[in-house]
Amino acid sequence: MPVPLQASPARLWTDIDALSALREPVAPGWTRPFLSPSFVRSRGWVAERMRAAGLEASVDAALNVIGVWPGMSPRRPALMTGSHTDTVEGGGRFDGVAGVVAAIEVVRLLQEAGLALERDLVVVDFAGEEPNAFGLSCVGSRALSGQLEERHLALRDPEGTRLDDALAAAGGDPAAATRLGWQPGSIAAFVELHIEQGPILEAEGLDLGVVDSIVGIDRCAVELRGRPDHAGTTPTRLRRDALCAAAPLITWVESAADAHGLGTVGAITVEPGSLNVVPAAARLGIELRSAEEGWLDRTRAGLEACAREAAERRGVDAVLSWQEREPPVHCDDDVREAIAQAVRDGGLTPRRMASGAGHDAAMIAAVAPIGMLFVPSAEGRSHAPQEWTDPEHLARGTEALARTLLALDGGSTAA
Ligand code: HGY
Ligand code: MN
Ligand code: MN
Repeated sequence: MPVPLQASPARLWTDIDALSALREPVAPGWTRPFLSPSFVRSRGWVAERMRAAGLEASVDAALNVIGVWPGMSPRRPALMTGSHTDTVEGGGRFDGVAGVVAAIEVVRLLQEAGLALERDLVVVDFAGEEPNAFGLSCVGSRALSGQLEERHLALRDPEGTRLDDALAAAGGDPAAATRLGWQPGSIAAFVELHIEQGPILEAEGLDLGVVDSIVGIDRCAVELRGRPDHAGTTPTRLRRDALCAAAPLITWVESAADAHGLGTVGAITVEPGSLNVVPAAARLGIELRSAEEGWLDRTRAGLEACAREAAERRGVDAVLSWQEREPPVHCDDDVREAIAQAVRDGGLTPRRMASGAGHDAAMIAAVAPIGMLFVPSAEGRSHAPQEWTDPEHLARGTEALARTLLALDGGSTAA
């Protein structure tokens, strides 16, 4: 008979609400981007909540907040859980945050149930999960999985600042961050609770999702360079209009969506951006997402062909710069089944599903078996101030996360 575990919706909401106060003052929604002042302040806040719950907490060289709840047999491979608390611009209060506050609540409710784990439980708030101005996502989980390299630290933002200099300025230690990698075998399993960021659970009236796979992501910066001209005296046939060259790429990306993948043009800038000057340059930020690398390869080739054709037609130059692919990742079968059983033990139905969002778990998969647990998102909204997850739903997810960790611990020990 499973141990009755009771998470507190009130405690979960109190943590989420308090953390949401740490945001950039002039930005929309709840904006706490990687390396921003509010992000740097959040390191101390998360570490303090971990310590208050009984974890030994510290901030590492990559600005991950790492809490450890010591197990009875600390020499065994540890269990790891957690997520991120950095946000997109104009984001919500739950993306990533739900998984961090739930992980801390797991430690509280296990202690309240008089239980201890055999294995150390490592709770992580990963730094910089969201894509940033340096063109690199999952900075903290990349570091903890031994995948943060010098070439990443040399990446520059649009102002020319290097990532290592920005990380150091925020209190990190970039050189040490490249040496944070956990050894394969040192983590028995990593389980991340996250909001679904989509409409399925709510539409089907279900409480918890169990993730099969995490989407692969290609990101591309397209620069189209034409020629500035007078907007009143230059006939269309003589123009080399960079923005008009960009237009077919935008609609092409939209039309590439099918049952296997989809793309988004999420950013556009125009130079010089004056109404009476024919655009000399246009820059697009594009993402392609699919669970299938073949779809990404084909769509990437299609976009490059479209850009070549559009550039030739308008006499402009086109340069496409692709970021490092985040490959699609499958969750570990045993971890996924442990999550599904934990959901059933809570009297709920585990809804198996793919993740169209990227996650730190995809990075940690390089050094540990991973699994993910989803809680519902109201109206499927995320990456928007309207993002909402009912604390009751989050409490059920937290209890399932606790039961999953107990099962993966290989038998819990009464404290
Ligand atoms: O972009 C994503 O899918 C995630 O929210 N970072
Ligand atoms: Mn996100
Ligand atoms: Mn997220």
